[in-house]
Amino acid sequence: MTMSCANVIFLATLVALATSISATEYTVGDASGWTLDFDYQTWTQGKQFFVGDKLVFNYSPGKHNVLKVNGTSFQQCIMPSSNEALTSGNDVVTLLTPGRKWYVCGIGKHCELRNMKLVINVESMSPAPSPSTTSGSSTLVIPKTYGFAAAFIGSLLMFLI
Ligand SMILES: [Cu+2]
Repeated sequence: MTMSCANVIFLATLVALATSISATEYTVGDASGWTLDFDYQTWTQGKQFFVGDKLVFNYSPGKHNVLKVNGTSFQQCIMPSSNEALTSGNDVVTLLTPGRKWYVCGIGKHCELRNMKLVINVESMSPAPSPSTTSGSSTLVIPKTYGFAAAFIGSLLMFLI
């Protein structure tokens, strides 16, 4: 009874993990949101962006906006007039294609002077499942090995006592 219950919890966790891996929603800057003087370079560290994931830009409408630009515009903070800015204050950007993506704020000198610029590298979904499943299975093996070791030591202690 307890075993099956544990299995259900285990499976539910796996399903939850699998769905979170397949499409992740990233709130840019986390609780800080899309704001002045935030270190977005550090924020992207350790994150892997895949096609299908979403970026959420949270900010007070009117104070900032979100512009998707190219690498040159990103580096020099040049706003191409052809680009349409996102201005809702809760802008959700779905990452549709792999490659480098650049986002900046087009208000005032926020990009130039206040670090409102974000660059990410979006990876395609296809090569992702193989390493994630292998790492997944290896992380599953480790606790089992520890479990056996613990059981073995446990039984040894039983004999000793
Ligand atoms: Cu701004």
